[in-house]
Amino acid sequence: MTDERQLAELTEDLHARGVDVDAVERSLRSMVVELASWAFADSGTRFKVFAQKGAARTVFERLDDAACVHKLTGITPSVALHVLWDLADADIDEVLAHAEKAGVRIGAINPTLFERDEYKYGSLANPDAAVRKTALAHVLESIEIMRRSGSKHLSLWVADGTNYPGQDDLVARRHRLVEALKSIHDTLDDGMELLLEYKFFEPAFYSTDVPDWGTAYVLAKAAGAKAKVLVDLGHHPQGTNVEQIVASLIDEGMLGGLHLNSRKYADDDLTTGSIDPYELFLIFNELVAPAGGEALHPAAYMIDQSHNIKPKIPAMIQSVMAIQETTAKALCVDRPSLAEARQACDVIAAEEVLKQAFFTDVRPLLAAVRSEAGLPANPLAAYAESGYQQEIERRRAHK
Ligand code: LRH
Ligand code: MN
Repeated sequence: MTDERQLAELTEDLHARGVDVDAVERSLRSMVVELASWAFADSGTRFKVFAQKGAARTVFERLDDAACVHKLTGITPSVALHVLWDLADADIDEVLAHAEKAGVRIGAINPTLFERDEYKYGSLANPDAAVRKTALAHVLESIEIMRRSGSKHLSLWVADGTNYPGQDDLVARRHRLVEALKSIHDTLDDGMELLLEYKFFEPAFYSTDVPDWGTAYVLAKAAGAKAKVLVDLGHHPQGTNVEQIVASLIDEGMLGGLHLNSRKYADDDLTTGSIDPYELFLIFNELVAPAGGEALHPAAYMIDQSHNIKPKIPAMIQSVMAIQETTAKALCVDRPSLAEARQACDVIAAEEVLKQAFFTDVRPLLAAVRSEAGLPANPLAAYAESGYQQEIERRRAHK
């Protein structure tokens, strides 16, 4: 069946379901997803880092690869930086100039509060005031970088915690964090936002100072109005209803952003949509519901992954496409029928409405939206044909 035929059939079917296809297309055209610079670098586990031919070695090469993904997908115009990973041996002005030349801009700035030896017992929550001072200074430097890059989001993950019962006073650690977050918040300029990311464990294995959404919510509220919560999909205990957390944070006006990835067990940082596409769909269903199912809730959407064995750039393109497809499916939910079934407590009918959208093949619609924008209908196939992979393997051969 021709693409046109497929598209016509899909559009007809969606219209029959009362879905406003123009609104769906508008949302798909206007969505943006930020890329993590570190997802383009060689990464692995404590057991092995499998170096990849052509993998980006510098922040400049990571920006080039991100720009390649943006050229092919059209929806990834910005790149998040991790300060000590990206700016340790590069000046922000050089990085800004290179980003502009490559066709991307610098997005969220992530202070790196886990690489220094001093952070053995924590950074902002460390019992030692001198270490806390060092950590706070690094975060304030990160805000200075935001002023130079014009970034809106300070994306803060505090790896702090303890490894053994009794190691530290858990309430005292909390007070240190509240104090630090307050001064960080009060240093932000208008228009800037602090995104506080939580994670239930690792690298700490007994207590983590920002372990869950509730703690992040309370700490963000205590810090001030510019502070919101960031949900990383891989940072929850098994069995957590992540879509309910997302729905609650939106309802509270406290969802600042999401780190998108997949996981089977722990913080696996696998490609988005690879392990549980239905859970991802249910999360995006909650992200479009507040706008009557017609648009994604305004928040910072970022891909936070590490590609240990998959070729990094195709893995990133695959993730962007999975996010587009999942968003399109969520926008194709027959909202009136869902409301009706819920009102009637018709559990099966309500679930079937969601499943109908989840099992809808939205790819013809995405291909059409991309083509209309002058983008390749299938970015993954276009990357394979682009020769970029061979070019970087050749150019970056001299490791
Ligand atoms: C922590 C995390 C955080 C980043 C890091 C690279 O696991 O998700 O967002 O700082 O990964
Ligand atoms: Mn993350």
